[in-house]
Amino acid sequence: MTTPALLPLSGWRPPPLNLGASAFPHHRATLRLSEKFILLLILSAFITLCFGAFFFLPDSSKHKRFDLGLEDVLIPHVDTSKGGKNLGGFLIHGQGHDEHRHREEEERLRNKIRADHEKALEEAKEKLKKSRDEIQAEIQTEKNKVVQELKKKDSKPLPPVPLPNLIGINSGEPADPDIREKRNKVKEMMKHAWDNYRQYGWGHNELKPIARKGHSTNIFGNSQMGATIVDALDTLYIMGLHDEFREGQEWIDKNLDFSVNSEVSVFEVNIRFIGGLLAAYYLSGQEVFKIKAVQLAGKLLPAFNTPTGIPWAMVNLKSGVGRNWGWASAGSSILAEFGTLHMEFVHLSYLTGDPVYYNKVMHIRKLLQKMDRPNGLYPNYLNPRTGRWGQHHTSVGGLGDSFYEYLLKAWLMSDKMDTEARKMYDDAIEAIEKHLIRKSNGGLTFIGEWKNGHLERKMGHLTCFAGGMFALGADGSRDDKAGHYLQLGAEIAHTCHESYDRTTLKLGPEAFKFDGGVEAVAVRQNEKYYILRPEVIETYWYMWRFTHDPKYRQWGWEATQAIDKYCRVSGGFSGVKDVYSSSPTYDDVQQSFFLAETLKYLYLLFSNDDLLPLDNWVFNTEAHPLPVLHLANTTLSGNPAYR
Ligand code: DMJ
Repeated sequence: MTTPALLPLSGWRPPPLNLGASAFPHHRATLRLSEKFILLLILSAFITLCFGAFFFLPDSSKHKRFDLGLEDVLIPHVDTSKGGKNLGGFLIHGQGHDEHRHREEEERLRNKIRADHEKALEEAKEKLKKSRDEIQAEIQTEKNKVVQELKKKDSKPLPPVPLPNLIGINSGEPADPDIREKRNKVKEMMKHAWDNYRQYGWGHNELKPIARKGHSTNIFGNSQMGATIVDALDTLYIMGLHDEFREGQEWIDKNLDFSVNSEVSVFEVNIRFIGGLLAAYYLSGQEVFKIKAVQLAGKLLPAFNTPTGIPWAMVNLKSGVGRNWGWASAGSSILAEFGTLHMEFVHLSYLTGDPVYYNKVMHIRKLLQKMDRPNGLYPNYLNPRTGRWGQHHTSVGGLGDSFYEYLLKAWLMSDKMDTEARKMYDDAIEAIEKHLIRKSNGGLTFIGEWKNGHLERKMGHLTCFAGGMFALGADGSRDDKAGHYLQLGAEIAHTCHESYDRTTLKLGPEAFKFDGGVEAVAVRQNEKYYILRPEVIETYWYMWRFTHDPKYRQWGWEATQAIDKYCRVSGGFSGVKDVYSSSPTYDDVQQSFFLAETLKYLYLLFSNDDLLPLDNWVFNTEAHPLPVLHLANTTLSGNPAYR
């Protein structure tokens, strides 16, 4: 057994008494007085033992102890050339003289040890006097210092790149007073949503407008990442809400920190945070947004460390450990998640001159191109370990939707140079039209879901975005079928409008059927909710831009009024649980996409087309506008830093 007396004395200190949060499990962190007393008693007994052992040991063993690496302390600068002899660490010159020096040294050391012990004891007593809060505050201060240091390291300036032509970022004022009034109403709704979030949920991911406090879900992990702030920035900007924009920018600058032990959804963080930050950067030119986007993207990269390079659905921002959703078929990644990274990642490579992001998404594309597709359809599930499809389920709504959208938008974003993406889009849409799109008995065109060789005649609210996508992809379509796709977009817009119009609240349900006598109506209770989603309004806006048919503004206005009437509460906006009930209950969540998408698309619907023109801007799936990059091809040669 090692006794304290055998320890090297010069370096020895009583063990540090760490009474901070990390020293004890949480429930024991608050020491009661009696526990403190016992601890002090043990400490004093231990110190007394050290002294006792030291003083009662024979001189020779004390010398041995000094041999344990104390030469320098005793006679620091030995000079053996002067005839001395080094005996186990001591220099023996004249015996009597040396003995005297040894005694003096020992005395000096003893005093030093005594002083050290007393100091340690004092420190321990001081620690015990502090409250848990004080100790935690000390720990927090230390942590903050580390974060600040890290920030300094991370904030290296990025290489300058030519900014794409930024056209139409603050115009769009309609001449028609009626339309202007509608646009102002939408702006007022944005202000109501933002102000309440500002007051009750600031820094949290989302707002609970009835409980008037912060809200979050597992897609954002367990940290307060201010999702609503990041998601709302560009909407604030285009609406001219510049004070609010600046408040958001300041919060992001000071508080948005990605070095947190938090497991987030790669897809959601990409579309809302990276997309939101990039759009805010392009609109405002403020470097902080670009820097934050790049920092965050770096944290997502470990998600791609799978045997196939198909990313995990979730990644821990600190450890980089990834995994998939427990509910996904056979440990699969989801098509709409790993297939909705392309736009943001191409921009990241463009802005940084680092091909790593571009290579990751191109690898996904190449892998998908090589795979067999049942009936030409992409299943929603792909196993990232084996590279095989999971369950054969195809959807243009949840789990599949934005994968198709990003194929088309990759082409548009590359100034129509990325023809590979366009081809993949055309092929996919042809298969979807053949196997998934049908007309109901009542003449409504709908997009069903393909499940193991069988068509489910059900359409989700999410699927309604496809009307806008078909219209957006009409120009440049194969065999010049532009008219056909514009018509298809119009039919989907009509069906989705019916799904709103056939409810009591004039708001659309989460999913609706086309079975038997039921058309565009939700059947199951758990499909009757409306959570402030944007997809139907998104389609109205695209259809408006391509046709200028006033019915789309009319439908958009109906939706605006319904949202204001049934979803508005004094603390913000809430989803409703049943759109067929005249006295609906609230879900008490103000989703971040309500500010990012729903209100933005409504505002654009009542603006002139010169606000964010579609020839210059491509909207990511969370409605964050990214400029078209005039690239010679998909190799990003537009960026000199990249060449
Ligand atoms: C948004 O976060 C995005 O539009 C995403 O692509 C799917 N749906 C939600 C809003 O409904």
